[in-house]
Amino acid sequence: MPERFSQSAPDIQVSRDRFVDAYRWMFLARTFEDKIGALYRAGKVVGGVYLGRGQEAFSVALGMQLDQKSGDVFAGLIRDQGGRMAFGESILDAARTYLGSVEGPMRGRDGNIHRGRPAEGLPAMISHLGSSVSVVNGMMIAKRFRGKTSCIAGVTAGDGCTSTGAFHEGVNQAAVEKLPVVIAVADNQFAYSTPTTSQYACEDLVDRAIGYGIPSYSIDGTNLDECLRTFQEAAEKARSGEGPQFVVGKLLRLSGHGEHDDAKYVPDSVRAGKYGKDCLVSSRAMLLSEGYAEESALKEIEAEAVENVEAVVSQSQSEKSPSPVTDDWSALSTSSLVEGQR
Ligand SMILES: Cc1ncc(C[n+]2csc(CCOP(=O)(O)OP(=O)(O)O)c2C)c(N)n1
Repeated sequence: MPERFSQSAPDIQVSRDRFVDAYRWMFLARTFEDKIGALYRAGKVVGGVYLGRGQEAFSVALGMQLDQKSGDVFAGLIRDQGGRMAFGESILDAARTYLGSVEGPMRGRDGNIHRGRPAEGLPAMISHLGSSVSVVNGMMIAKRFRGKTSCIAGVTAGDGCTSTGAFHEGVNQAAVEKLPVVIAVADNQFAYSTPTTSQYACEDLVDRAIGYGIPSYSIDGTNLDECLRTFQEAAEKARSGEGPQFVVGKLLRLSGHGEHDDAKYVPDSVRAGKYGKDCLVSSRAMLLSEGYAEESALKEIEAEAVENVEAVVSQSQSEKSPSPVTDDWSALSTSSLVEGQR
């Protein structure tokens, strides 16, 4: 097999600041999601809650390579709270959407994760099953038409998502058009309760990249160091015109599919396996053992995250829900979000 089709994490340097930043986003995402999960169980979230527990290193490492202010795009899915925030999404947007505040980007209509600000590089999620790839392709083709060729996009998928026609069509189009897209596949071993043995027959999902004709990486998605090195290189390649980059991260979702699901179908042997470890815990230990941060600095980051989460939740809870009588219930997808007016 030609080497360019399948690589492990590249041997490049990531600065110490990047590790600390990554941990900051990972911890903030975990703290926020733990809070939203608790609010869901208390009946305070009327929609669904789907968390990215265990996938933060992989998601954050991608979000951190993208520059929202310069026009990059991040199309995250239900496990990408960390990546969205690392990209630049406001945590208040997330809290307002879950808690039904009329001030949020979806004006209190979602109560779930389908939020976005397309004009700011955050397309709202349509479905978890592959439709965002072609949306992102369209966004990048539009940028190309306008001469904005330095922008890139990150788009995420789960292992189950890679089995859909929408995903295949989207990745194939990105490959043919040589679009500057980093496709991050979080192979978390289950698509809802379907194990990967019933999901794909190839040895590793990275093998699919051969068929698309695009370069790829297969990494340990629980290892922050591997994630940062890989996404840094993949993003640089996409930005320098080398076309789509396919990154598969092996990990385990450390929650149910959604908070309604107790994930009893995940065997203990899988939880105890190589990819069952909690990336937040192992990243913290790595930061300390490598001397990237002192215990006191990490405690400060953690205290700030808790304060931040409490503040946005209490603000969102104090705001009004949309009025069934006086609110404008027309579609949200058009002028106010796409054309950038709030
Ligand atoms: C057409 C369609 N079928 C089923 C679903 C329900 N559904 C949503 S996500 C999902 C599983 C996705 O698995 P995967 O892509 O591995 O992502 P993960 O949830 O593991 O992150 C299913 C079955 C759906 N949203 N749309």
